[in-house]
Amino acid sequence: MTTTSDPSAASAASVLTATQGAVRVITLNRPASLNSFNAEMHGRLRAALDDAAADASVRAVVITGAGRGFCAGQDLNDPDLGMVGGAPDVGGVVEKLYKPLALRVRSMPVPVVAAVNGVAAGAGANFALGCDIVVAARSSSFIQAFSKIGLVPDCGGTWLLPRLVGRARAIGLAMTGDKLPAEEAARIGLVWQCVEDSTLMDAALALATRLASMPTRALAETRHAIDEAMALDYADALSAEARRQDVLGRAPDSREGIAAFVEKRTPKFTDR
Ligand code: T3D
Repeated sequence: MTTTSDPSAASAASVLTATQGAVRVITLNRPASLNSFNAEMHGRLRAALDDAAADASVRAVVITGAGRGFCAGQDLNDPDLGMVGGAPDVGGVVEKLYKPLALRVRSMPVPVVAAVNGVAAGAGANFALGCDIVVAARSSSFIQAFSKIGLVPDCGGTWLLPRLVGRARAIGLAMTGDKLPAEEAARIGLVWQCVEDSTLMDAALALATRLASMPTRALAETRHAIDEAMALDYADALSAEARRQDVLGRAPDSREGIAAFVEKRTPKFTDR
């Protein structure tokens, strides 16, 4: 794997990047505080995602955490964050930092896999759940920690949770703030897969490598189509599908996929 963390910035270590083939691996790297978010890490992470989005050679992204945690949400020790003129401005922080982060992940032109290596709490949990596919190590867990500090789920939690696991479980998880072990998270459909700790990165990289060989543009459109359909009735969703197929059906990847099937060969997809 080629490590490409930004050498120009002395503080770049809070986010590490590496490349393996067509997969960009982004590692949150503040392990002493379980990779909790401060403003600096937000900036580095956004830059790493922007860079992966702009790099045509990147066809899938894996996001993971250094050390024993994935991400513990907001850095509650950061004296600067959330304070404006000496008063708390949590809404401002969410608007300025977490909303753009969540939207950035959702607008990536390539599939994004979260490899959850340890506890994912607060915005750290919802940041993971906002990725396209979540692979969780057996020892990891998900905690909607917000209720314990008098807040509501953010970083997309109120939208994601009921859609992933239904209202009853969404409210139960959000109100109690109880720790949900990875195995149970996979069982109830909160995440895609729970794997043994020792195989997490191999499993996430194998999945991302497989996705990277697929029709990238169609995969990103699949995400958009499913998200869009959440707000549509059946007939409108069918129409939206037709509109997307109209565009994708004329694109080179679809032609290549059909030609490869007919010619009984492996397709080579290039759209992004
Ligand atoms: O401005 C705004 O607030 C807006 C944004 C809000 C979004 C949010 O994410 S709000 C939710 C914030 N997160 C939390 O409330 C989670 C707080 N952390 C915990 O509840 C626990 O640490 C965990 C359940 C995640 C893990 O517990 P455990 O026992 O495995 O580890 P630990 O001993 O509590 O933590 C290890 C270290 O990480 C410890 O530092 P130390 O004592 O070794 O020096 C701990 O203080 C630090 N740490 C963990 N979480 C955070 C943190 N430091 C800063 N901020 C954290 N969120």
